[in-house]
Amino acid sequence: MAAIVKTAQRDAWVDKYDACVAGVISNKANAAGLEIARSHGIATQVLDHKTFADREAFDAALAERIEAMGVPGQPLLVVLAGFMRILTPGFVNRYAGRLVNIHPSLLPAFAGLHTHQRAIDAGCKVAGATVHLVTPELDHGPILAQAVVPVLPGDTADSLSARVLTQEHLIYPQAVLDLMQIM
Ligand code: NHR
Repeated sequence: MAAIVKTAQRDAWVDKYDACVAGVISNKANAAGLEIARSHGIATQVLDHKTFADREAFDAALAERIEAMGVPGQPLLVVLAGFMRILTPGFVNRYAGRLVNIHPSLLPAFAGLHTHQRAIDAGCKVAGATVHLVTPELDHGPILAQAVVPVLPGDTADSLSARVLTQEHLIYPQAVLDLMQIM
């Protein structure tokens, strides 16, 4: 999230593309990203999933907040960045083609959790990250961008994760920009 906010500012997305990060929403009041967004003058909201009866109710409220933050009449992209609640098919379908996520593996390999350890355990020589459109099925959906890094001798999940993360910070802002420009 910080990489997208910083790239948008550094590359003057407002001036060049009439695009901006309209808002940041977290389900956790103490999420570090909220303070980073605020420090860049971006509107933030907290929506605690624990105060809703079920996932459908949370997702409906989430969509309401998202719409309120968007610019009326302007295309809206929903970008998951460290968002850890699985979204219902109703929500996903509402934002079909405009809802993106980044996953720390070279999908379709290693969907799910503990991707770096699993890549090391499998003896992979390369690993990476994937930006994809979100579909109701977790970590599936059309691939928009990927980056590859080497798995080096002696790598741990932490050292590999750090190498992948530097690439995530490059490809996610670029993929968001690319998608905006075809909307
Ligand atoms: N929703 C759908 N429908 N499809 C995807 O591909 C999604 C998604 C929501 C989030 C991000 C993904 C990640 O960045 C993401 C992809 C959370 C879980 C999860 O199991 C899985 C994948 C992702 C995020 N969440 C638990 C849940 O019950 C809660 C875990 C927690 O609160 O820590 O929602 O990794």
